Amino acid sequence: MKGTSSIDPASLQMLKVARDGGLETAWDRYLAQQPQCGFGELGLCCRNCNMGPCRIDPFGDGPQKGVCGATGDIIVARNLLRMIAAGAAAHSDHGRDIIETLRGVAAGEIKDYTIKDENKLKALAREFGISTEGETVQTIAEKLAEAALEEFGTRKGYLQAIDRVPPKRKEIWEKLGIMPRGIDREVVEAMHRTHFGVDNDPANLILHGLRCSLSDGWGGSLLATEFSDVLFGTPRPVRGRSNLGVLSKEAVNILVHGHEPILSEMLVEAAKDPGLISAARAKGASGINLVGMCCTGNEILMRHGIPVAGNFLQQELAVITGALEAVVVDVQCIMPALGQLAACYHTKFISTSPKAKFPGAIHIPFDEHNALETAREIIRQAIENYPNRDKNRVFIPEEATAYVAGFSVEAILSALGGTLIPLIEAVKNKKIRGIAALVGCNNPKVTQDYNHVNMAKALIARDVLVVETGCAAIASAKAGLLLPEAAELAGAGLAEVCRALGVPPVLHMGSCVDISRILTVAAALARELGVDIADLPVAGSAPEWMSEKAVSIGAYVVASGIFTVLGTVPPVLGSNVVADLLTKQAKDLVGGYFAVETDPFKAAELIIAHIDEKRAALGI
Ligand code: SF4
Ligand code: MSK
Repeated sequence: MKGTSSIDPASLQMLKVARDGGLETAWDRYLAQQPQCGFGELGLCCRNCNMGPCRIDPFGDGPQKGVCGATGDIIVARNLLRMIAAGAAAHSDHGRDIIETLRGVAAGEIKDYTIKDENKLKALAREFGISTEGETVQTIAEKLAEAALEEFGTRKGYLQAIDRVPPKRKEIWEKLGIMPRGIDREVVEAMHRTHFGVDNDPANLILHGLRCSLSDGWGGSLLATEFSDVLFGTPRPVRGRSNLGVLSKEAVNILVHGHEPILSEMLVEAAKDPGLISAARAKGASGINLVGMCCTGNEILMRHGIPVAGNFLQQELAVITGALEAVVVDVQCIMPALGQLAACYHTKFISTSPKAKFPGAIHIPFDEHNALETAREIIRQAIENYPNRDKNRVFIPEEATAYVAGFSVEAILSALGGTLIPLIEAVKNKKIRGIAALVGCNNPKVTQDYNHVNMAKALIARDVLVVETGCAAIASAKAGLLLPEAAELAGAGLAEVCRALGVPPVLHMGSCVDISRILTVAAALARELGVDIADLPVAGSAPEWMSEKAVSIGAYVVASGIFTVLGTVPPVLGSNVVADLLTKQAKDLVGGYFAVETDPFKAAELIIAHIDEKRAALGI
């Protein structure tokens, strides 16, 4: 959909406010960047050493090699591997922080968090070969945290969660030499290989990219999800509201944005403090209104039903409502533009992670050892700021669509009566045609939410059950697709299943790291059927992706055997060799492969054709 910024009415209203007020957003900066660098778009520029920067002429008239002799194929492959490594590092460092917190809780050094899901703790301990018999929860947690931290630099062969993978998949990875070893090791090796004068074979580079991404999907992300559930509770279906209309005209509004639930969980706790609520009232506010954004928003909406103010492209729009007393951030997907924008309002932009500082931000270091007090201090600062709100500049759109989220693997199993068999039966008897995972970001290259919402609608209408995470899931929340009533938009078979189970046709499974939940379900389905993941009628898509994390996600989903459609073009088209590897040869190598389709309706057709092909091969 060309020429329109967003399909979200709340975003469109806020963009008008921005324009009228002369305020700049990502959409304006995107336009100012036009035309974007053609070499960069194709992946054909390299600055991996100081003989460069070098760039390859895609039309064949100018240089075809860098100073060192690197061809376009080598440069594109190296750049892609570095993107995967950055994405895998981001997810995995998030996972490490959660595990470190669990270790601190178990050792009694961190007091403000408790272990909320002991059953999951014990199940994970058993998976790691740790005896739970007669042991205290603390001891189990300590041993489990130590074992999980080992996964980052493991020397024992390969990652523990690989045991969840069906045997046929493991054989493929063994044969190709891409069995993921330690998480840190794969990222470090990716950086080593792409250093000047090391790996210069495009296929070899891409294969390591797959291995590195697998250490994210079945390692760092998976640990982030599982250990978050242990510490903060495994999500169950919960109702809430979504979009900028969740901001309050009367209350102290605090937006938490970023990724790690360590911060957002404690803000949820602190926001309930009666003393702080009284302090807010003493300043003339009706109370404290904590809302989320992006994936940290997903974490707290999945576990507590905390309202989510929007997805990636709405972070600036939330500030422009003029109603935010504080934007509190930790890591990932936070625009550095927020500092300057917040300064146009009374809004305090508060950074909390030593890893992520921003111009114009107030830095309040968040220390897990003093978590609740730090969270209280952040909220106090927001309360103090309430009288500075200029009520004449406040504009809050009305949109606040209801959603049901919280579909962890455990919640799905419980809805199905404890086993995946009813789901398999529904697939076999064609009530459910297949399953599609829609994930990822917004990107101003795409009309906001247009691809997400239209793909989800097109798929459910054809009886494809849609599972979602990240900003894709927030797009569906805002469009009302996460409600059981949305079954009326589904095909007859899917609608019947949804009505029988009381679930929406689009299931919100969590944040970006929670794509590991989708992998876990896919692996369990394949094991139950005695087939490989690649044999299942399932597909993935990142319809509006922008981040390097999404590149790692796409790579591990494909390497796990799942066909994946990208809705924005990755910077690989400068190399026919790399593009061919990813979109064709990957099918023979790992079963999964990529397609690029920017039209959501055509992308849905590709997914349906793939699902039908897999059904036919299974004889169902
Ligand atoms: Fe140029 Fe080669 Fe150096 Fe890259 S590694 S900047 S292509 S000389
Ligand atoms: S927050 S990675 S914009 S999904 Fe996970 Fe959204 Fe993409 Fe960030």
